Amino acid sequence: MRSSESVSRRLAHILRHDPASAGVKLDEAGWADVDAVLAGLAAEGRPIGRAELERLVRDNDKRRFALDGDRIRARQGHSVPVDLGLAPASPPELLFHGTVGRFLPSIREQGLLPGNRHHVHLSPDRATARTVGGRRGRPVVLTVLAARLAATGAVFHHTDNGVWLTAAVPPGYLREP
Ligand code: HQG
Repeated sequence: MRSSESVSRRLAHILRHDPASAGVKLDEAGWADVDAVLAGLAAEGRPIGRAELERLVRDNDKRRFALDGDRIRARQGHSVPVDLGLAPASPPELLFHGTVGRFLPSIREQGLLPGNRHHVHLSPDRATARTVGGRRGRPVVLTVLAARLAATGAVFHHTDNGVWLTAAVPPGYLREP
């Protein structure tokens, strides 16, 4: 793994799951002070400067981070309680979820649940979902009847890097390949 990739992963972990591990505090909307983050990374032997942080944010393959002046946050994926302030959005008719075969029995029974995260993450197209599922093994892409689920009152959000979020997807709104 390239070292910038390892810093990027560590940064995602700090900003989504464990700010205290780097001596960082998040505000209610998930923003951390850039200087505190840089100091935290330096203290654990990952000294990077502001310019390198900016490059890492800009080059991140999934645009995971938002940098706004002196503050930085993860765009989604948190397990710590934050309110990202995302407006509700109407989803397209279909969305997709990439997973692996070993989770299917439980998904058939319970639907998609958010696990540690705040939301279930859904992809706008099959190819993206395949990549997400592929992190865990041979990917299985489920189709989510998103518009139909939204019509029941389920709230969806669309992050500015293209991920769709919702609280849960009951089994009746899932189709297997
Ligand atoms: C599965 C990455 C059993 C679900 C990706 C998934 C994404 C169930 C796993 C983002 C289940 C949760 C999120 C149920 C769901 N029973 N298993 N009832 N319901 N699952 O990592 O969607 O690189 O929390 O299928 O690209 O894999 O971090 O969610 O396999 O966008 O930026 O439980 O994380 O982005 O795993 O990935 P995760 P995910 P980043």
